[in-house]
Amino acid sequence: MADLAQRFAGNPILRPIDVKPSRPDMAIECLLNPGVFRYRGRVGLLLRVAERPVQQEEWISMPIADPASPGGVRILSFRKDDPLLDLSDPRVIQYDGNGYLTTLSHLRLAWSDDGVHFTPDDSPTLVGEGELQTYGIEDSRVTQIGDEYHLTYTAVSPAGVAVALTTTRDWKAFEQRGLIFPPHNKDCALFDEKIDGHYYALHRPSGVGGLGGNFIWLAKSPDLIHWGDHRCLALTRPGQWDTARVGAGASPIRTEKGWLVLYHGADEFHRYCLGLLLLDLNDPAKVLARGKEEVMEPTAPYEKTGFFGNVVFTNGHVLDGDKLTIYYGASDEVICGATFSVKQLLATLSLA
Ligand code: MAN
Repeated sequence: MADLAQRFAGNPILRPIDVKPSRPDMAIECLLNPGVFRYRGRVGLLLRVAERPVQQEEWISMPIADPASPGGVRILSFRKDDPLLDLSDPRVIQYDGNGYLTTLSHLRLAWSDDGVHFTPDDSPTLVGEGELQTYGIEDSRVTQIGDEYHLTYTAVSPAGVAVALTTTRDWKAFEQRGLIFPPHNKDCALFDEKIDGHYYALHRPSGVGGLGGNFIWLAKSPDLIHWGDHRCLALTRPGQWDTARVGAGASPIRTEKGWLVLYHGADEFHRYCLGLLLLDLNDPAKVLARGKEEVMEPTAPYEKTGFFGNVVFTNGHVLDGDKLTIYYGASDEVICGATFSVKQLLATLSLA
């Protein structure tokens, strides 16, 4: 396969060490999967910052958001040799039949004048709030419609993994609008314009119990809050690079051929690559084409090794004419950038 991404020479552009922990007793383990937008001539990243307490030998400790605890965080610890503990996945542990995330994520702004050098804010922008976000908030997608920015992101709690919506105009005051897709759902990308008077979103509900899977769906809404007319657009493909899960990247890109969707796909070994879908401009429920092959795969050392290696994952980009600049999480640990030519991406798709 041809990897069409031109990676930034300075990758990674942000590493955990470049960001201040939210408290002195916390360490930042990973920076991941930023939402991306333009505001007043600058490029903004809304980083996912994943923290956990500075670890003590023989113990694994993880934070849980809890307004009743000092500093709003409760620490849970397990002895590493406890036979009830399963540590096989660095992202999520199992203990006695319950799942816990090893890190707690919040969202943090970072700003740049040139799109390459970013300065992160010193404190969190948005943190998990309420019972449905006690395990944190993750992987925002930022969509500008008019002068409003709509943030869709993953809200995690023992009740499950769901999609929350928050709106801002100035990146200072935020209006929380609640969960728009209940568990299990993530990877929600809003279209940045209405089609035939309606808002549209791509999202990724997960099927359980033998039927369904991790597929990309489309939904329609009059107001961004109430969603219906659900359609399933893209399944996983047995034996291919996207055999285990697929999920939309950032907002679909309007092109003369259709809405271009950069999506992530993973195989059974959790190797995450990027691929393409093309949707009809007037009826995005119509899939015009789907790329057979990946357009980007983990090849650079920082994409192959890290907190969770072999991952390139994007949920944010900016567009300048033909140049698409994506920002992406590599190995679930560092933030990187790369560019694509939209023309070149479209040329890989054979239209029916
Ligand atoms: C998966 C991974 C983790 C994430 C959880 C909850 O396990 O994507 O990084 O924290 O889901 O969303």
